[in-house]
Amino acid sequence: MRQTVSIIGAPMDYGADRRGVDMGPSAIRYAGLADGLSRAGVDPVDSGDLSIPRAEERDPDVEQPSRGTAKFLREVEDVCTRLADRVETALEDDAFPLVLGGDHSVAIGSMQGASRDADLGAVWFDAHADLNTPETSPSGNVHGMPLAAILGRGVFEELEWASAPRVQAESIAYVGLRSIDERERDLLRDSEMTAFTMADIDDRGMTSVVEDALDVATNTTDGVHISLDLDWLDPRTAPGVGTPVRGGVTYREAHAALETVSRRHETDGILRSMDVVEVNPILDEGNETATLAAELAASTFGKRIL
Ligand code: HAR
Ligand code: MN
Ligand code: MN
Ligand code: MN
Repeated sequence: MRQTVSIIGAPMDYGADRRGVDMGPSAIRYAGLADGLSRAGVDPVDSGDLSIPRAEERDPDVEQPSRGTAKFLREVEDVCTRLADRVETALEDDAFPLVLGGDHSVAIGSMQGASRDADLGAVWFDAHADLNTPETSPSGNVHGMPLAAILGRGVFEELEWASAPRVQAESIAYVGLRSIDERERDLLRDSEMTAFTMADIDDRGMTSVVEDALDVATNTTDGVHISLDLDWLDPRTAPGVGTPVRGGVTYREAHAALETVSRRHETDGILRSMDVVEVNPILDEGNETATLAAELAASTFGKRIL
């Protein structure tokens, strides 16, 4: 039986500085996501977008909790709470939730929803560590904080909507890290997370690094969440992102990585949920980055050349 993949759009830009990332879900769909998934052998069902009011429409009087520098925390809470419910419902219907961002703060909702009935591991494909707290963040942008939030770190401890108690630091692995803020580095060093940097990929090759990352994420968990931030790729390959960092993974490496995930899923059924985030069509060139996002999602479900 073909697996149903439930496409859930989360057009959120409250977690990022650059407007336009809210158009990500449309651009990724337009780039042929559903077609690519069908050809990969799964059954895509489009569940539409969460409705998210634009920044201009929101009530300026809404009280923001004072949590260090975190911006739009109320709005992020609202979106992530509804997203978590959508993800949980998809899983209850035996569908695989594929969340389209939006900025990376949507991962708080997807992982929270995916871990309500399971111990969840994660592989974080990203240039950034996304481990800031409102105290350590240099920008106040929540898209630099989702992992800290999920793990209930620091000030997030009190934010019940943000933490995912069935996600453990020791079951999270980064792949492709190359941009960490100073205080974020200390948080990472003190944590039980596993970080594979770009240098590890240079030394060992992508396939072997991803195999190890999957070992981390499957160890004592019921399933794996894949979080794919398009700024993981080199900006020459994926220009449509708000926070580009040079020296990222190549087109081929990216496909090799998700194909490795797919092969492991085929043998061991490891995957539970995924999000594809940070595509910013305003900054993109000819929808290239959205196309890449759609292709990589298809690779995750087994698109093969032969
Ligand atoms: N670390 C920086 C901050 O906290 C930049 C965050 C990066 N943006 C993302 N997340 N796209 O991966 O502001
Ligand atoms: Mn990110
Ligand atoms: Mn439930
Ligand atoms: Mn990033």
